[in-house]
Amino acid sequence: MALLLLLVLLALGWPVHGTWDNCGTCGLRPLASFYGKWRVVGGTNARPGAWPWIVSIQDPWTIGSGHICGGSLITPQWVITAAHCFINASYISTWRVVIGANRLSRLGPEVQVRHIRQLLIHEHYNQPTHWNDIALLELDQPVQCSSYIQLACVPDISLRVQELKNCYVSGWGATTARSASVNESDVLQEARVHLIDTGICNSSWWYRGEIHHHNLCAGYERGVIDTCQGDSGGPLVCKDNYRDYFWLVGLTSWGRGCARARQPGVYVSTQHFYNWILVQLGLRAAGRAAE
Ligand code: 4AZ
Repeated sequence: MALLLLLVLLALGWPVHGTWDNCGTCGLRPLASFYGKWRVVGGTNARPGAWPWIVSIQDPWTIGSGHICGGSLITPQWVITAAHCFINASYISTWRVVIGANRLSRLGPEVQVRHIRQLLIHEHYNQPTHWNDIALLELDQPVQCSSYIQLACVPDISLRVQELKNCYVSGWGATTARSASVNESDVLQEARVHLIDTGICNSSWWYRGEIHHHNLCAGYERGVIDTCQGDSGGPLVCKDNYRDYFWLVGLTSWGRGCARARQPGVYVSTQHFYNWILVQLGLRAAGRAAE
């Protein structure tokens, strides 16, 4: 009888894990199947709900929408993003986190807006080298998941990321490499990118040893399609090779310019920070493995 009740509650989407959220499995794109084949610099407009974990982090004192950086929802109350988004930040308690959005100038009823309760910047973040460019934001209230709002899956070290073939970036950042700061996109952009071997990415003619083993390079040797200013902190996701969900493998971090040949986007590899994330979220005691 108890089992039956549990099954009925589960079917109704009732919370049974004590977290009182309705988010369930991470990495799913409930609306993407309606869009058929889905098709940033060189990207295309994403459809509403196409990347349901992406958030826009906004400073209301900045012109336009106030968009500063992207981020990804990893629990109903925590967003993962880049540390460098907060370098010159002030009055972070007035910033907004916009979840479930597509067009920033016209937020529909599917959008949820939160404020930042807590900002955790990696203790070894180093601005000149871009090392450990990772931060977590605790929202003032959890979000309700929906077709437009889902959690991203952070892989642990066992996922063989370099074997993943279908990878995408998304963001509201600049859509041309020039005059980046005045050219942020109103509609969320998406683009398919290839993961580039870090050895190649670190070679002469490319980044000449600047790529840390906690980074991923993604894009194209010829350039043209890339993330850019304003995409920082946002997701690099890859479809699992066997199942229909996506892994959040990277966070947009830096690059030399945008969309240049042999200067692809550089991403923080989330799997290297899996333990650090668990410790910050209070899900694991700090130990020797914490980075
Ligand atoms: C930036 O300034 C930035 N081409 C983000 C991504 C890339 C370059 C710069 C990658 O936030």
